[in-house]
Amino acid sequence: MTVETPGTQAPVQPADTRQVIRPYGDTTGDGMVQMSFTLPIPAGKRADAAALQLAGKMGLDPASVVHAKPMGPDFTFFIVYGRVGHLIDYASIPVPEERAYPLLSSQEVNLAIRGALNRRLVVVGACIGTDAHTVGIDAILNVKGFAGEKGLEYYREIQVVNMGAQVTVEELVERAKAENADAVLVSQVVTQKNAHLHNTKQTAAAFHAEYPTAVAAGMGRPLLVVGGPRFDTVTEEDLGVDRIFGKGTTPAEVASYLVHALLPGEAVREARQADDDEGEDGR
Ligand code: B12
Repeated sequence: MTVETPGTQAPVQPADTRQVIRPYGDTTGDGMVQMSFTLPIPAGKRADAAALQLAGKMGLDPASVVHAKPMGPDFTFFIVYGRVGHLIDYASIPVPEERAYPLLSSQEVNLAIRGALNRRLVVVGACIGTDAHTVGIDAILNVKGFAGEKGLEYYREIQVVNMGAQVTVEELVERAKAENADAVLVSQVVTQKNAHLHNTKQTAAAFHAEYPTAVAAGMGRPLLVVGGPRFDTVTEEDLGVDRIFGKGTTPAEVASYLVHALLPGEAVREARQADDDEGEDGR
């Protein structure tokens, strides 16, 4: 039996606000993960043992090689399945910032541009350096678009110049000047030897040098936008650009950003109001 002294209370424990999670394979919380890697050794039992040792050093216990495939005579690709004991407190993971601008329909984008510029907004895009991965930039620019959305070419008030792949920084600067570009869109997919970071910084430096008296994007120089799947570790400041877009970006996000960054807020508000009133078709 617990005897309580009148007037005394057990100390109040702070509420546990943690949200502890762990990976899941077969049953919730079993800690199972799958990972893939390539080792520079010929396939075989010895290679499997090396893969298991690596998995063990990475904290997988137990681990098993579920797939091993030769990649030519001297390399082997592995998929390893195993348990990790690590926990994550999901509550401690900061919620990413919301998009700082509204996602607009193509009609709203067109109305905003027409209202504020009274001409088409010019966008010059390219995949620079030796990079030939054009699928990403085409997803944003081509009419065909991406994820069910039409690309920027579909927008009546946006003029798109798509320079394609393996464009040099010099060619890009020259074309942007010749077209009086409002925005320059650069794509970088290959990250070997950090080529994507190097090329982007070089591009930014070239544009800043070409427009030395520019006050800001849209005020003496084009807006500099870069995109690709592996820019997670860097910021706009690191690269000297105005905006980075990552994997899964859709054309509407880019179009909305362009008007947000280049046009007065009033033009966007008026376009949204007019669109609500008119309810016209998409273009
Ligand atoms: C298709 C493909 C190719 C095609 C490209 C065809 C083409 N015309 O684009 C071909 C076969 C030519 C190719 C060649 C090579 N490839 Co390749 N390729 C791929 C693959 C399978 C898919 C890429 C893709 O199209 N993704 C779909 C698009 C829609 O996604 P995305 O590019 O991320 O774009 C989105 C966003 O990132 C963003 N975005 C992208 N750019 C921009 C720009 C702006 C302005 C904005 C706003 C947004 C934005 O929006 C897009 C839509 O959401 C990837 C592997 C993979 N699964 O990702 C390898 C991959 C990219 N390739 C790779 C390699 C190594 C090569 C080669 C070097 C292989 C070789 N040894 O020859 C060559 C390089 C050629 C060259 N000079 O660049 C590696 C890169 C590794 C690394 N660390 O850099 C990958 C990751 C494969 C791998 N795992 O090894 N490849």
